[in-house]
Amino acid sequence: MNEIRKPILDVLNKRVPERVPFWLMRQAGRYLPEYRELRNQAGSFLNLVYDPEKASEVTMQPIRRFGMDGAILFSDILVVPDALGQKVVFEAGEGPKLEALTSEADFRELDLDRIERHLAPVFETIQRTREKLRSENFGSTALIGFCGSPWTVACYMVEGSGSRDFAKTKNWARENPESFQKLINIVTAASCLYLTQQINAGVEAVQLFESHSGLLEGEEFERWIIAPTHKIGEYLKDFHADIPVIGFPRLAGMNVLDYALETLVDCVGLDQNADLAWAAKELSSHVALQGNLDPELLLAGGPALDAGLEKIYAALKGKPFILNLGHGVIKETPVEHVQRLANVVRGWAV
Ligand code: 1CP
Repeated sequence: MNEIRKPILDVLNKRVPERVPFWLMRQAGRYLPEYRELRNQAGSFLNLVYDPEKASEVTMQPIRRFGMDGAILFSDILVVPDALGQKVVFEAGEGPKLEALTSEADFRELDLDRIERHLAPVFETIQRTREKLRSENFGSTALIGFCGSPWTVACYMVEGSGSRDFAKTKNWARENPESFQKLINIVTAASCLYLTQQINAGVEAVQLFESHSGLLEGEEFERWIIAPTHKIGEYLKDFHADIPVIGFPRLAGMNVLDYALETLVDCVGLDQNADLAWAAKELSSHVALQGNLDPELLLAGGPALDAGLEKIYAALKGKPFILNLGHGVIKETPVEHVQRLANVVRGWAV
């Protein structure tokens, strides 16, 4: 019997897929009533993440409705600081809160030896999800693991929460780059360990979320974004050469080119501001592309959604690409709009 091909893995391995694959960032989340129900049952967000049965259900929920070609592991980028020993809580209706790091002395609390044990439930979620994908006949859906990239994770570790400008982090990196480098090194090492265990448990590709790459330029972009990402890429290529890596340097503008050329990623995720004609010309001979529908168009639906999808298809048709959003699904998005997106993309010829 022929093995079922997974279109996402075809694109990431530079083979021509049988259809244009798609998945959506934050596809498992609050726009889905069945997610909200499990989230309420679990009590806290981290309880949900660390419950392998519930977390694998959440991972499967959008696949059962829409049949995406990629299932993104249900977890969060902030489980890494949590596993390292930094206190992390998600308060209802608000973003995450961490006990902020204020100086190098605080790094003593961070312990790389805790990563594998603390995150064992996540690895079990991966095993269970692979099994559910198999037994429920989603043979063409690839399971995607992820972590935050070191700069983005460090931003939360230093600020203690989300922030508009991440000024404390930028100041620390500028005023004391030697000590900030130590933090980046710890997070980089933790990410390598974490992703390796995700791969051992069964993920078939990984995505590095660099949500805050728009904060840096020039040498700082090189040192805090490209260099650590390259280290992770090199580590993964050494030990798991068959696992493709997607990098998502959100809001990086023209810096995406250096990122694509210098980090060893196989695919670059583009945010909705990226110029697709430029990306098709400058990037697509080096890396596969993923993106970049504006989540607000998915929220709007109707002709605006159709036109947004058509524009992406016109620009990237024939190139190796995965349809996705430019950022996560907005929680007010009607599920019918996601169904419409799935129907349209399914109709695209490669
Ligand atoms: O109460 C809830 O249900 C919380 C909402 C939620 C969800 C569904 C959070 C809190 N995280 C997640 C899941 C999540 N986060 C996934 C899982 C799967 C999927 O995509 O379907 C992933 C990949 C993430 C990644 C993540 N977490 C990023 C990178 C992508 C991005 O959005 O830029 C970031 C920055 C986070 C931190 C985070 N977690 C949650 C929130 C509200 C935030 C953002 C905080 C801020 O405002 O900066």
